[in-house]
Amino acid sequence: MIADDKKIDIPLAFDWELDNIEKTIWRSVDRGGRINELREKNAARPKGGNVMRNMIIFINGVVVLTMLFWVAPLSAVAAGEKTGVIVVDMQGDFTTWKKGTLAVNGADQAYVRKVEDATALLKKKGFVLYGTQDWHPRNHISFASNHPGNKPFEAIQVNGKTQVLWPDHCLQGTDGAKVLLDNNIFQAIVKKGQDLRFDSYSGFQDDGGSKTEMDTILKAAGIKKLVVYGLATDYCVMATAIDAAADGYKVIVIEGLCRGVAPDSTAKALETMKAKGITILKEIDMKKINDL
Ligand code: VGL
Ligand code: ZN
Repeated sequence: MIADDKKIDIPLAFDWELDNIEKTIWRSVDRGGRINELREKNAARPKGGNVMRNMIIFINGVVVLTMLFWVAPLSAVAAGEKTGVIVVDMQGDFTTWKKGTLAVNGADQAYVRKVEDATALLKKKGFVLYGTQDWHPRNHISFASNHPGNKPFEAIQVNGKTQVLWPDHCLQGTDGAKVLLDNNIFQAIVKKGQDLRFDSYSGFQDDGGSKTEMDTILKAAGIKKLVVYGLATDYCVMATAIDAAADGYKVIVIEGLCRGVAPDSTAKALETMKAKGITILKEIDMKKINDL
């Protein structure tokens, strides 16, 4: 730490080279025009959050200073772990704002704006955005209107499976099926629920076991971690998050960016997700997301 005065040269210029994330060499040019090396040693590969680094400064081959300092990676991409975001079913029919046919409590204009702002922030942080879109044909199995004698929100047995019946919603090509956020921000919007025989709460697969293109797209993009939120907590958010975890992604659900169909099933959904190793955060917390 204490060095011979003569050996401490105040750098006039820094010329730095980022060889790779593990080894950084700064070269300083001192008043005498000599090139000194400031070598950073033992730098740990950043895993997301801030990392401790040990910098050892050599001048003319002599160690003059060692110090520990914290650095934050430039972004999630620099941290070597690509993070994706799945905005689930942010569609008019699920919002009270657009007077949707299957409006979820609390999915008002302020909620959609909050989702919009959060999504823009995550994009700015370098996260890659994906959306899901419920996209049903008129004769879809989940529509109560296709089951004479039954009413919306009733659960019936169809081919040995429980099927909750819903009001007609997210009919292909209708305004209510539109994704409310600017569609251009998304790397891809994955449609689901197109097979009239099966419901598909999950963005990864339908109840018949047919996969959507979601996993292939995410794997191709090198995504390892997913932040998931949207509508509805107790159905499509839960199913999407659970399938993501089963496919090996680290999954974070942002509770404050979700709204649920019913309070009891929403509380249960949060517990079920937690039990499957999914991290539930009340709101976006960049440090917690990066550190996972
Ligand atoms: C959803 C019910 C029916 C959802 C979709 O997005 O959570 N819920 N279809
Ligand atoms: Zn649906």
